Amino acid sequence: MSNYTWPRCIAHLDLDAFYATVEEVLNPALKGVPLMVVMGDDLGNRGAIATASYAARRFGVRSAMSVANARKLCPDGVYLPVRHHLYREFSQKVMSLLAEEAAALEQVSIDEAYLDLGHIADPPALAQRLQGRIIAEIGLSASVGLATNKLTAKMASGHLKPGGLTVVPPGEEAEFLAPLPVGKLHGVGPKTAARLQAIGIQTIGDLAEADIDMLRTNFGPNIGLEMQQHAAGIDPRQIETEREIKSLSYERTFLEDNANRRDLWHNIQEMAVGLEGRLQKNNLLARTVSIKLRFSNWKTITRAETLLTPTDKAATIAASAGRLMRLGWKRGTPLRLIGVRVSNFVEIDAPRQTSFELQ
Ligand code: TTP
Ligand code: MG
Repeated sequence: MSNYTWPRCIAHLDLDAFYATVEEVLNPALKGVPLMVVMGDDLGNRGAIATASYAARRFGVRSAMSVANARKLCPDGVYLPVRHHLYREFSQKVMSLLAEEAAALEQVSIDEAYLDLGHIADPPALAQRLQGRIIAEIGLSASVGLATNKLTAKMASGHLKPGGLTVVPPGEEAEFLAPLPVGKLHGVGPKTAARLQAIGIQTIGDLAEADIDMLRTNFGPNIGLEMQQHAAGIDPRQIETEREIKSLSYERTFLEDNANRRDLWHNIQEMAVGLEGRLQKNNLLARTVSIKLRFSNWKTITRAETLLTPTDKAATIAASAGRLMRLGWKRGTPLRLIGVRVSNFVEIDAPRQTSFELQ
C-alpha cells in the first residue's frame, strides 16, 4: 500500500456515529443497542434525530429524521437527548491526538478533520495507527480516506464506514469517483442530484464528462465548473491550520432544504458550541460573528456584526447569529446550507484596551 509517491497526501478523518458512540463509551451497556441521539431535549415526536448508531441504522433510521418516523422504524431503540458539552470534550481529545501526529490539522466540524500527511513515509500505516489510538485511548471509531486532495479524501473516508480506511492512490482520483452516484458527490444535495439526473447525469463519472457549457447554463458559471472539477477529482484547496487562518467557521448542508425554525436554531447553537471550543482551545476571542445562508436556488448571502465585547462564549455567538438570521432570513424560506463564522480575533493574553489596563 505504501509504494506510491504522493505529490500531496491528505487524510480526511470522520468519527463514526459520533454522538451515539460517545454515549456508548459513557455507558457501555448501550453498546450494540439501537441508539438515537435526539436534537434539543424533545424526545417526543416533534424532535429530530441528530444521529443514530449503526445498530439503529440497520432499521433505516438516519440523521435529520423526525423522532416520530424513527420510532416507527425502531420502536425498541434507546432515545437520548443531545449532550453537546460531552461531545465537545471528546472531539477535543481526538483533535489533540491528531495534532500530535500530523504536520497540519484542519478541523472542519465537531467530528471531522483534514490532516496533512505529506511528510510521512507511509501514510496508510500512520492512518491505521491513528484509528487504533483513537479506539484504544478514547473509545471512538473513525473512518479515514487518504488521497492527494481534500475532496477525494473526504469522499474516500465515507466509502467504508464505519471503521474503514480507503486509500485513493495518486492519479486514480477520477477513477475512484466515477462509478459513484452523482448525489454522493460532496456538495451535491438531493435537489441538485435530481436536476443532474433529469439531464442524464447519473454517476460522478457522467458529471466529469458532461459538456461544461451545458453545466454552466444549468447551474451558473462557477458552480458548474466547480462541480465538474470535483467530479474529476480535482481540488486545489490547501489545508488551513487554525494558526494561519483569520476565521473559524462551521457550515451544515442539509439533506433536504430546511425551513424549520427550531431545527435551524438548533444547528446554530450547535455550531456556536463548536466555535466556543475552538476559540477557547486557541486562546482567542472573536469580535465579529457572521452567518452564511444558501437558499434552494443556490443564492448565498452573508450577514455580519461586530460585537461590543470580543467573545469566546457559545451563547453570545448564538445570540448574535440569531440576530443576523432575523436580518437575512424570512421565516418559512427553505435553506440548503447554514453557516456560522467568527473572525476579527483578539488573543486573550494580548493587552486589551480597557481604561483599567491603561492606568
Ligand atoms: P456526521 O459525521 O455527519 O454523522 P455521524 O458521525 O453521526 O455518523 P457517520 O459519520 O458515521 O455517518 O455528523 C457528526 C455529528 O453531528 C453527529 O454524530 C450528530 C451531529 N449531526 C446533527 O446534529 N444533525 C445532523 O443532521 C447531522 C448530519 C449530524
Ligand atoms: Mg461522523
